[in-house]
Amino acid sequence: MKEQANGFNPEHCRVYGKLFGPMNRVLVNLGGWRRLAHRRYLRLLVAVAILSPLIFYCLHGSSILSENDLNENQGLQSVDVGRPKIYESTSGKGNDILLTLVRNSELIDMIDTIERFERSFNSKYHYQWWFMNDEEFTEKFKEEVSSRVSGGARFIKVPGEMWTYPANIDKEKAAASREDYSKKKVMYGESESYRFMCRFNSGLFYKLNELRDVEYYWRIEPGVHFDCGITYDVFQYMRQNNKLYAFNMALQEDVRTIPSLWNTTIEFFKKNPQYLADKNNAEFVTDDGGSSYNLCHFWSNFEIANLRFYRSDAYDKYFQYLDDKGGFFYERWGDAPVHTLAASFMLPVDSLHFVANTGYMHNPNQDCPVDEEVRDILHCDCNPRKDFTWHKWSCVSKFFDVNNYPRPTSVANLKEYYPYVLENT
Ligand SMILES: Nc1nc2c(ncn2[C@@H]2O[C@H](COP(=O)(O)OP(=O)(O)O)[C@@H](O)[C@H]2O)c(=O)[nH]1
Ligand SMILES: *[C@@H]1O[C@H](CO)[C@@H](O)[C@H](O)[C@H]1NC(C)=O
Ligand SMILES: [Mg+2]
Repeated sequence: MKEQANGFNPEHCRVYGKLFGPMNRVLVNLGGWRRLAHRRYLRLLVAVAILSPLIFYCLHGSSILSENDLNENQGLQSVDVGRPKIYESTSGKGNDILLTLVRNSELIDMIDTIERFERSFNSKYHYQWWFMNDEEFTEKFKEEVSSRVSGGARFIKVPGEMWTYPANIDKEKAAASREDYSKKKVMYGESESYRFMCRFNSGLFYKLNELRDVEYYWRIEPGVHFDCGITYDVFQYMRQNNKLYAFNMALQEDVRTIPSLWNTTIEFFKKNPQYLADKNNAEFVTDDGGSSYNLCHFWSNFEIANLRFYRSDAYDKYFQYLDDKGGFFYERWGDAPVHTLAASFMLPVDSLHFVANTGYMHNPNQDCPVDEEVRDILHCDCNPRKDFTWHKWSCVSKFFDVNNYPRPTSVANLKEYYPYVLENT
């Protein structure tokens, strides 16, 4: 445990915030943490007397991001640390992009996705769309794509060092593991490139030089489509409401791909409890008070996030910790559970945003509003019997249940609780 030093440090604020915050919920019952908290409590009684003027400031300024994170964010105007709106950028939509990792061989799917997405969203807002590839894009790919993107396209070659093994990995052990996974018929179990991709999406893409001024990004994969009109500017909504992470579908991971991810994550937070958010989303990922992972994860093929989250000390240390354990290669850790566990533990739950009723489709799962009136208003072209979002195997209901949120499934609820969805219909 880090000793508490004199003077102000945002890190300490988080600890105070956790113990004194009226919203405090200790969601994950870990004996060690409890004892730690008790000892700290005694020390705090003394500290409070001395530091009481700071407590108010701390409670209002508590966040997972430190001043350093902000200063490192070149290109973005630095904002006043200590204000609740520290995530709000003054730089506007110029820092928000659509982002796709794609192979040249996926051009046909890519074109289909671009054409549909321009119809349902981007022809209204004209965000730039950037494409990343571990190989050089072909001229044909660049031409076909550029001519279809309304906000301008950019093509980025992922440097080799971001698409390979880190130094600590024993390649023979990794190869043996892939062999084993292949025999067990785990999806992508045999694939080396899939693991590079998962590691890249987990901890590297936001470090690309080209992305240094990007604030919000929306991940879109070739082949996906949105079968409803997206009627509000999701980036602007997130920006104005201090949302840091948005998802739509959520489901359970194949446990064979992540046998040790949960324990590794718990280990990390035991060593770094200062990175736990006060009112977090931990209940979404565990059904037994933290003993085990319920495997629920945001399906990260759709994802909108403020990259300041990934660039924060908290996330960066977490990724480094995971990378050192080698699970991206000795197991087959996906970026979806990694992002989900980080967002669920490190972010205040009210900075998460569920993007409802988009008709999102990524094989084999479809979102399709179950209410006919909702489908009509949003001009959906999908089959509600195929809806996975509210299916019993989906984890979305759990997110709404553990957080006591009203569901965005009827027009009445949309009007009352989520009026922005109907604003431009
Ligand atoms: N450039 C490149 N992109 C890849 C590679 N493997 C996967 N991707 C991209 O990474 C994303 C996830 O891969 P995908 O095959 O869709 O995995 P799934 O969604 O888990 O079935 C998609 O955007 C793919 O286009 C690769 O080897 N090279
Ligand atoms: C994870 O930790 C729990 C509790 O310490 C233990 O019972 C379990 O066997 C561990 N699982 C793995 C896969 O290491
Ligand atoms: Mg995919």
